[in-house]
Amino acid sequence: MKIISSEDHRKHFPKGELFGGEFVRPFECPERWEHIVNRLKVCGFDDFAAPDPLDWAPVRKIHTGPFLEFLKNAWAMWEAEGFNGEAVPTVFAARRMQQREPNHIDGKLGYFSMALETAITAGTWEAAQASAAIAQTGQRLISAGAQTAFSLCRPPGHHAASDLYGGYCFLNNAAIAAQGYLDAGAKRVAILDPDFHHGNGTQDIFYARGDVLFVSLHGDPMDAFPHFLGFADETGSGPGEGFNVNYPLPPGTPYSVWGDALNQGLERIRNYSPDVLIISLGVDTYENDPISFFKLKSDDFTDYGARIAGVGLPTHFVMEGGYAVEEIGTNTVNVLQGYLGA
Ligand code: Q9C
Ligand code: ZN
Repeated sequence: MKIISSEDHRKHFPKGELFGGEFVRPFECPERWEHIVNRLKVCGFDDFAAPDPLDWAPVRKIHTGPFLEFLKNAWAMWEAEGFNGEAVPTVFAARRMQQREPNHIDGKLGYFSMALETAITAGTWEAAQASAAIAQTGQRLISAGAQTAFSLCRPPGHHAASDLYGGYCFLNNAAIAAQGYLDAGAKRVAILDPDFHHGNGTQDIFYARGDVLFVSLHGDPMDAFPHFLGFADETGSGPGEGFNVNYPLPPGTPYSVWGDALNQGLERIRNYSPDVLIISLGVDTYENDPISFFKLKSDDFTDYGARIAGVGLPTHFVMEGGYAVEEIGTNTVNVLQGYLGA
């Protein structure tokens, strides 16, 4: 299995994340990447590749022009104001307010964000572009005939919508890969999102489309981030009706229950008969994840990797979340080994 990866992720590492009313060291940190790479090497994965340069054509089909322009300019605009900290929004286009992009950076940050824990820093835009390129390079390999690939993306992507960042995400790496498959000739793409959090960005991007099936297992938004999307009655709209599937699950959910939902989701994917399956691989379902509430054990990741392989599709793993840093390598690589039957 090819592993696509780059050191450029290090360019994005904010000093602070607003959590429980304090600025804490961000849960989404560079050591996550290091632990995964180390574990891959220990387990004999040695086929590493650097990403190709980013192809903007699929990116522009997923994200709006003003949003991409904003991400490109945000840090310079923030610095130009003379602000000393990292760029975080403080005001939002909430109910009954105008949905218009303001001129001032304070307004732009609120207009383009869905959460404010995610700071923008000097290197954020470069790291986000490298992460998208990593997803795209995996896509090209599979479009060219490979059965599988692992895109070791950082920062993650599934909370990013066409014109929204947040939840540690800027560009939606899995969505950009999905668009790449379609542009390369695929007729149908399925995305399975087993990250603990609902993939609100991915859902929103493909909600009215029938060429991408989105299936997500996640903490019930009544109790878990992102709180405002991911309910079971969100099934798609227009030509996308029936092609969005959510399995919100309650606090304390064990693998026995989670695995039943996974089986149902995999059955939906089989029936859809896609050309390729993308896995938005977050391992924050782990029992000791510091910000999540499912109870998966490390061996469960191996088991569900094997279940994914059972669907028999070309499968593209795209890294998302997972914040139990010491165990993130084991849990991530367990999914890949389970998939490969190791
Ligand atoms: N009290 C991903 O896993 N903060 N993003 C949650 C919980 C945001 C997670 C706060 C979590 C974002 C890619
Ligand atoms: Zn997550």
